Amino acid sequence: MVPLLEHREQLDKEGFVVLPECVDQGLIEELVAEVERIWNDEGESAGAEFKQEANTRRLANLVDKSRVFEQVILHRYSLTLVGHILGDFKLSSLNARSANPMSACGQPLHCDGGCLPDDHGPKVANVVWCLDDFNAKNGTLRVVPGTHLSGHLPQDELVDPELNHPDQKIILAKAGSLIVVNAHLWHAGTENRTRFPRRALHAYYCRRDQPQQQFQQRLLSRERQATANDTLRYLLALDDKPLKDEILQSNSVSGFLE
Ligand SMILES: O=C(O)CCC(=O)C(=O)O
Repeated sequence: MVPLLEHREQLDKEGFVVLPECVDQGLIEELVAEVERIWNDEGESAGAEFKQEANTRRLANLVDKSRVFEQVILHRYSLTLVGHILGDFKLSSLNARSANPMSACGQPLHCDGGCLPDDHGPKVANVVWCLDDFNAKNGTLRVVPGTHLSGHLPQDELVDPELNHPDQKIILAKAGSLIVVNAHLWHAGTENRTRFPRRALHAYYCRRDQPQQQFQQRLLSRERQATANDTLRYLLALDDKPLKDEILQSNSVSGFLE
């Protein structure tokens, strides 16, 4: 599948593109039911395989937890756009984040993984699945278009990355939309000032020569690995020689969470 020219151009120039309401409502309902079930099952430990974050609920290692998430990480058109950003790539992690109602869950501007592109280009891309509407009041994303090309991290350039940036754009998207992001773009979740949670999945991909944030060969159960077909095995890098940082788990880093 070839990405539309307008999407390629927006990704190259601005560093993100919104695909409005492109996911079936039925699948969104299934995903919401599944993340709520897992939050309920995991309680206090939810998200602990990666990072927990104040004023949010998070989940990590989702490919291991339900087969419904295969439809997320394998979504064809988003993979085409991720391929446009990264070239050859693999899944880095699949996490969920819910911005708690009426809470100070706003984030500092950050680049995912806290890293910059190298001589081979971008290392990371994120596809944010909107499980709820993203609006100006409920904790949507803010992005600073073009900053994926700046060669700088926001924490090194800004007096306070928590503050609004003069060039930032607030993303508005309905539930069922996907936000494809070159993850070197300066971006952040904003405060939720409504009475409802704002839930999302983060399908995070890395260039194939980069370490996964969550090393799938170790995190996926033996049964789960045994049932994965060839396409899934390739995306999860289940048959690749592990990279040193994957063995050492030294790439379990966020752009801003300790
Ligand atoms: O609001 C979101 O779900 C995205 C937040 C984000 O950028 C992150 O957690 O790294």
